[in-house]
Amino acid sequence: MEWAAPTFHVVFVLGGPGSGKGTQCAKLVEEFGVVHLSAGDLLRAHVKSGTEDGNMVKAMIAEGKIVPSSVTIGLLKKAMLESGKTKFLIDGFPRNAENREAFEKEDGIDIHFVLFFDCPEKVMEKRILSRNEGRSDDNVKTIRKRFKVFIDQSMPVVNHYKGMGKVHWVNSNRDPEAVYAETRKLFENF
Ligand code: UP5
Ligand code: MG
Repeated sequence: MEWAAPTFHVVFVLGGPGSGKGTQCAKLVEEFGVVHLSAGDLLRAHVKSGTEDGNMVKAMIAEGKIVPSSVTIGLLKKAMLESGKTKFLIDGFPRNAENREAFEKEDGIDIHFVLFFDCPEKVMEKRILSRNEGRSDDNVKTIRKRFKVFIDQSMPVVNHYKGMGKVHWVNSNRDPEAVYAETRKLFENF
């Protein structure tokens, strides 16, 4: 029987809010030419569409809630196809079991590994509060909700892949260059 090889290769980049996912992905893009897709950035752009769907996403982000996979996967697939490329860093997704199970049902995608950035909440909170990018969720009240959702819903995703031996754990409570020196080594064969 003939079967098609996966078309897309992805690395999931996970870690708590403010753990440094976006910062490290930008460095990987520069060195390895991979495509960085931040699910959060795609959702924030979608909010600007002003559609009913966009308004639902806006309200969910402001509360730190996880948007249903039907929306997020739609945005990710569109960006993947439009890029014309085959290797992706998917940053901040999947965030719960529903996201993960739906993504795994998609054909032609090889989940290469999961990169997990580990950082204490106190450090992440301080980073987020000094970011000043005007994000609706960068306030103490929503940050605390994001931390809780991360522990309750996103860590089980990380643990699922850990059980499969797919997680590379990186301590991101160091300066960005030190984090990157370790991170980049994982991409030499990607
Ligand atoms: N910084 C970074 N690294 C540093 C270091 N090593 N030392 C010192 N400072 C460092 O970094 C955050 C800040 O810290 C920056 O100012 C940076 O300079 C500095 P960043 O790289 O932006 O961290 P990141 O992990 O990307 O933080 P972010 O806030 O983006 O993480 P979240 O996971 O909270 O945000 P995301 O955009 O992924 O999601 C936002 C919301 O969207 C979610 O809460 C949810 O409501 C929704 N969402 C979904 O519903 N579904 C999805 O699939 C994705 C998102
Ligand atoms: Mg980010």
